[in-house]
Amino acid sequence: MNSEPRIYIALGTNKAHDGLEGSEILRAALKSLAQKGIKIHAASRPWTTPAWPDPSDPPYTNAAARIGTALEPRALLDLLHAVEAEHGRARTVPNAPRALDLDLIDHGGRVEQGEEGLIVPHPRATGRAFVLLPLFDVAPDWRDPVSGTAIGALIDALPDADRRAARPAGSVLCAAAPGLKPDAR
Ligand code: PH2
Ligand code: MG
Ligand code: MG
Repeated sequence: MNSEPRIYIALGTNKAHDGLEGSEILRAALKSLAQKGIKIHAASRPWTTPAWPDPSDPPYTNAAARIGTALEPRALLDLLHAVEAEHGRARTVPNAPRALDLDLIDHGGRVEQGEEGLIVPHPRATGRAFVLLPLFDVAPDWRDPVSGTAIGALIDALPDADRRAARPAGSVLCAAAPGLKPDAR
């Protein structure tokens, strides 16, 4: 029996830290998650995307991953925040450039508004090219748990300019990350 929920996270960085930048930081973050017992089932290509809402901020490298864990959403979010901190994330003003952002996008299709800012699915995922395009790499059959809308339709509904401005920037992070064992999907 396979009862493990399908859990998706989004990764982003637009600031160097500790001699690493871009996809190097995202790979290091996946490795840290794996070292903490999170299974990395699949990771997307890194994508270069203009910073939202202010495109004069440095561009982001974004990615998405399907992970496996028995942790509930709150405990998983705490772990994501710990890994952000490990990789130089300082919490300042909203949308400030950050060395690492790890967002919980979907936890097994659960729709919940929990304590202390925990909302699943991530409330701003469905309108953002920088979340949807990497997510499509790992979950082309994904549907928004709230509306049931397929990810392909969500991508089609994005402004053309957002879709065109996001570019794949390399090969999948997971295969390139030492110590990570992607399973067959
Ligand atoms: N994350 C933000 C704010 N703006 N822009 C892009 N392109 N990618 C992001 O991941 C991103 C952003 C807040 O977390
Ligand atoms: Mg974010
Ligand atoms: Mg975040």
